[in-house]
Amino acid sequence: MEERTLVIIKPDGVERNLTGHLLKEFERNDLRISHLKTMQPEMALVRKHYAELADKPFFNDLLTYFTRGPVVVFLVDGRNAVKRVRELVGVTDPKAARLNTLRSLYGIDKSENTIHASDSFESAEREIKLWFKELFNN
Ligand code: YYY
Ligand code: MG
Repeated sequence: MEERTLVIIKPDGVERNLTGHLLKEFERNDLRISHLKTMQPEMALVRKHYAELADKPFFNDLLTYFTRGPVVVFLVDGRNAVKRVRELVGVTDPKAARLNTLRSLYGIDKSENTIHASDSFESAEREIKLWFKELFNN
């Protein structure tokens, strides 16, 4: 099924000048980047983005990390894009991520893991509305 998902290059990825390289990996895997922007995320937006993690012990550190510098936010289109992008990105902890996934290659640790990708079709819909408000009328 044709799907659209949300990906974010987190501050550690932008800081280490990995943006161009990471974007290329999506295109190389036959996924299409349809909208893209660099932005300094507001704390309030990141709080909403990670609302389901609000009671985790790492939540405050997560907010500090995610807002410490610019991020690159983009939409990725393709067949089964949600699942394919998660597979390309790898699991949360880079040490546990499959060989050659982006997190295994570039993630620093399970907190600073370089890339976010929506984990389901429903998450993608919610997150796209949060990060790309300008694409919707209301
Ligand atoms: O979807 P994914 O990013 O792979 O993991 P989540 O369980 O949704 O957690 C979001 C985000 O929180 C994760 O990418 C890093 C951070 N985090 C953390 O700092 N420490 C943990 N033990 C678990 C997650
Ligand atoms: Mg998640």
